[in-house]
Amino acid sequence: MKKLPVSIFVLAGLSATATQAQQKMGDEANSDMAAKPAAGAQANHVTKGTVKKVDIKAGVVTLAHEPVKSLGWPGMTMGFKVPDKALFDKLTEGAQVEFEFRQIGKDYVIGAVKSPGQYLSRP
Ligand SMILES: [Cu+2]
Repeated sequence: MKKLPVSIFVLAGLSATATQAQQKMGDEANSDMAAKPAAGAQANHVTKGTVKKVDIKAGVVTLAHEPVKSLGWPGMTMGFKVPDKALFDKLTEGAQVEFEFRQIGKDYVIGAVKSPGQYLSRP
């Protein structure tokens, strides 16, 4: 009977490790920072916001975003890094977007953007 809880614990540990390994592999550009073992640092967060300012050269967008439950954040206006320049097609001033980001070191980095309006107008 004592073996059961132990094996469950081992399985949970293995799957967490596999998830972290996958996230690191998908993030090679930031691999040195992503290697930091800080808890929650590699989690993806999702929220909505309005684009206030865009600086494509610097790869930065300023968003007035809604609260982010997974970080305990209230709504606020702040800058996010955007390594993928193609995302600036959707990050235009005044656009209302839903986006996914993660914390990498001291930066908040946007990994994906979708326009909610895009989906609302579909039948
Ligand atoms: Cu914020």
